[in-house]
Amino acid sequence: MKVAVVGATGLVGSTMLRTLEERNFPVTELIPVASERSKGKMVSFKGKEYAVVTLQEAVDMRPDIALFSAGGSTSLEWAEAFAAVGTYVIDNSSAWRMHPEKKLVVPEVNAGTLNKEDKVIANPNCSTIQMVVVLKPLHDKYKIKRVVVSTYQSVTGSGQKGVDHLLSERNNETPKQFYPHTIDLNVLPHIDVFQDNGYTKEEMKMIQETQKIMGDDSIRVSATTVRVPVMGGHSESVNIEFEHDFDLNELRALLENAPGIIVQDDPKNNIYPMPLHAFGKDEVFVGRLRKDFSQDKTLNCWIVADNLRKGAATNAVQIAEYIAAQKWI
Ligand code: A2P
Ligand code: 11C
Repeated sequence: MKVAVVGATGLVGSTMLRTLEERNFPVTELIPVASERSKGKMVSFKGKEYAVVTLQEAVDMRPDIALFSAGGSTSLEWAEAFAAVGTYVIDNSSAWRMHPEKKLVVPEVNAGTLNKEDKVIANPNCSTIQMVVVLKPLHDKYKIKRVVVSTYQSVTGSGQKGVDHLLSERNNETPKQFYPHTIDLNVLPHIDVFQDNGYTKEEMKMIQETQKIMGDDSIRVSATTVRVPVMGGHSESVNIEFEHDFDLNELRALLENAPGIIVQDDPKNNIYPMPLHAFGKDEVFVGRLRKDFSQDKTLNCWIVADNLRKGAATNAVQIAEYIAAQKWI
């Protein structure tokens, strides 16, 4: 398959290249794409070097699949141009996520809603993806009423600029300021821009995207999203209230058998998910499973995933794998 990666020089784009390699996606021709200033720059894929091309050059090459991670405005401007030449666009930006005619897909949850005509498919926000992978099997069995989530998000979620800010401070260099405050040895309760309702855009994404992916607007979600000086992945403390009561051992077994999840829940032996261990992995890790004894039918848990992997590149490649398996190309 002819595969374009738009944003191939960026953090998510380069992780997409590594994920395509590792998962052995059947790429017959790779088309790395970035901004005009990167034209001709070389990127490596499966031991070969490929020159970066421009968006228009990539459209003219009519790829079968284009994985986009070059910001929302690039997606808004170019996704339909690729779709018009028959390309399946899997877009990691927020540009198309809440569009009523575009599907927002996490394969473990709702790949079945896709059909051959869906040429522009949205990849959700990283913090939403890892949460819904865990919510889905629980909702099917116990029906979720309400979710309260607080996040601890890696600087890699901000792209290279976030990583550079943290490392410049840690290495005692002149800070490459990206966040509004010091990030090293600090915690910022602020991801993306504040809205008129007092929530940030990241928090509103977690609320709206969760309802859309789960296909259930009755699930109430409240979120506080926080940036921490961490590199390996996003962590989330999640409180889930169900319609039906649950047995904790049965619930744990349900998660152990659910797709894409690894349960790490042995607190006596200090075993629980951590971003340092999730780094570079495709799965979502869940632990600290316990009944909330302040309220009936309610679970507390801790969810961790590599935001560049399952939160972005892996999810996009899994959508591509689904399309390939349907033989739509
Ligand atoms: P470039 O390296 O040429 O700027 P990150 O999320 O790590 O900051 O990466 C952003 C990615 O999006 C990079 O690959 C960047 O390419 C790409 N990009 C940014 N703006 C554009 C644009 N207008 N057209 C195409 N690619 C873009
Ligand atoms: C962060 N979740 O950690 C963001 C990054 O809508 O895809 C991804 C933003 C998005 O800052």
